[in-house]
Amino acid sequence: MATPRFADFERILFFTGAGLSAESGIPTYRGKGGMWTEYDYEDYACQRAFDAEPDKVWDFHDKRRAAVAACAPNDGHRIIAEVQRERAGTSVVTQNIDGLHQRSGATDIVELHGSLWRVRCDRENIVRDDTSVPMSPRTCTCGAYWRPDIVWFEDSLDHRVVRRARELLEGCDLLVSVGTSGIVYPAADLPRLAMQNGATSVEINLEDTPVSPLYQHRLRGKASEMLASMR
Ligand code: BV8
Repeated sequence: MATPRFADFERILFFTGAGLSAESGIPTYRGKGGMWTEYDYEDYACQRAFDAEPDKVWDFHDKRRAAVAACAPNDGHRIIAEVQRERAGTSVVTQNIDGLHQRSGATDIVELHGSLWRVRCDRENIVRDDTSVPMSPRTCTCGAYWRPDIVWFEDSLDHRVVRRARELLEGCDLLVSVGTSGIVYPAADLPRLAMQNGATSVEINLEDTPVSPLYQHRLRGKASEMLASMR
């Protein structure tokens, strides 16, 4: 089947994962060089670790902040932002926390798993943007540690964010999944909503994933190149 073209659709939904940011030099989570192959998230990126050793968790996240701050959006991010400018009904639901969609000019991004660039005080129930590298000060005026506003494993996702994502997936006529392994839930379940509503579906990845059989089109190659082939 011919590769779908953005111009033939009215409500495009980009569902993105770490593979989109790989060409910017940000490590993915799984596979060769993946973050979870080098770090055990139980030690550095979960509520239990944060409660036990907040400074150790912040040291890890400061390293990630420095690494991501040194990277830039790539052509894949730029194409998505360009499509969003050209086709008003385009939206972005991302699992990424790196903020590269925002830095490429995309807007109204639904961040399913939070952001490396937001922190929250769970004692005072406040959330704020913070781009300091390293993140400082680590404690809120109330004395509690600021917590990265990231959805870690075993954290529940924000139900308002999930509701917004579901609406967008249910309403799109083209779903383009870009660079996700499709194994983390509940995010990995969301693309099915688009297919159930008759959207044309495209999976962009270097390789097959457990959810590949759901997609009508499977473009195998680098995210930026496969996205360019849909223009
Ligand atoms: C939840 C945070 C309810 C950010 C992440 C037991 C106990 C508790 C929960 C569970 C359990 N068993 C299962 C679960 C559910 C669990 C889960 O799904 N686990 C999986 C591993 C089985 N989910 C959760 O815990 C979620 N919460 O369920 O709450 C609950 C509560 C309590 C108890 C039970 C249930 C929370 C999930 C969010 C976790 N947060 N990270 C951070 O710290 O960095 S996970 C991490 O994986 C990222 O967030 C990311 O979003 C997510 C998915 O990763 P991908 O983006 O797909 O990246 P990945 O590296 O995997 O793949 C990259 C892909 O790109 C590859 O396919 C590769 O081929 C491709 N690629 C590479 N380069 C390119 C490319 N493609 C194109 N071009 C390239 N150049």
